[in-house]
Amino acid sequence: MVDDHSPAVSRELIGRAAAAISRARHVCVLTGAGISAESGIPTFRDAQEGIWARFDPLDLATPEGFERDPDLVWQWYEWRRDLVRKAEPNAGHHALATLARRVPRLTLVTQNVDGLHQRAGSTGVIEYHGNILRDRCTVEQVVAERSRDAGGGLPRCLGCGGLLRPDVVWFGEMIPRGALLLADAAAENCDVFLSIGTSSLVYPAASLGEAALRHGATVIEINPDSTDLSPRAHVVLRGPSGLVLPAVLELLP
Ligand code: BV8
Repeated sequence: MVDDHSPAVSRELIGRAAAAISRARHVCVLTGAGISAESGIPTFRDAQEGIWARFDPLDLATPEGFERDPDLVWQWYEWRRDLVRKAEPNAGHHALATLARRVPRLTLVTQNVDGLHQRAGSTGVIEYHGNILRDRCTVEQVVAERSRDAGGGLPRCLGCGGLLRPDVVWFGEMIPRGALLLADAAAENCDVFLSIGTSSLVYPAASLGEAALRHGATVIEINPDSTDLSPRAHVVLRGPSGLVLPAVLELLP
């Protein structure tokens, strides 16, 4: 339970969020790196640890970065894949999987590429930026199996031998059309929009909260820090999602 004395996450605010959610016909949730922070996966704005402290994700997570040095980019992704494989979903991920069974309709859009929502039991997850654990063939532009005989070199497609890349959306790349359309429709149709663990800085994902506001949804933000969305949110729960989300569920009728 949330400590009633914590100034930023009062029981009254948790109650207001729970009341709005309990009245909702359709809840749209957008999650960012913050919901996986309590699973030990560094957020994009955390200083990258160790070797990666001197590289900028905005440089590595781009087609130009991959073109320039595919080996370095693959090292970075293999390091992150290892983190993701060792991580477990936390109470925030599990709370969202439970929430989907407590409301008439829930659409979960994630900017995260770690697959932790699915491992917590969420279904129909819209992976707005792809999934780090899948490989994509740069020639056929499809998710592909990895050839076993690439030796120590760069991973190659089992089907055509083409260079593989992680199946994620890099900066400067389009969001997959299906994800874009489904997320836009949910943001425009929902009664409650839950923005969880995102700095609301990366577009077009950050435009979903704006669309929800324009269409009259109640916007609730869960984040220990303030973001660009905070001033326009109807309810701001200033705390970690692993603590706040279970507290909101506890107060649902
Ligand atoms: C595109 C996959 C069209 C790769 C990622 C306006 C319109 C359109 C585009 C742009 C625009 N302005 C700028 C752009 C370009 C760009 C962009 O947004 N740049 C930013 C830096 C300004 N956008 C794009 O390029 C997108 N494509 O628009 O296509 C196009 C095409 C060509 C030319 C122009 C336009 C593609 C963006 C996708 C990039 N790929 N990920 C990979 O992971 O390797 S983005 C990556 O960074 C993540 O997926 C995530 O989306 C983002 C990080 O954001 P957050 O998730 O919010 O994480 P962050 O660390 O920032 O914040 C964490 C938050 O959690 C913090 O607030 C913290 O306080 C909080 N927190 C911490 N602990 C907790 C917590 N919260 C709760 N509980 C806790 N315990």
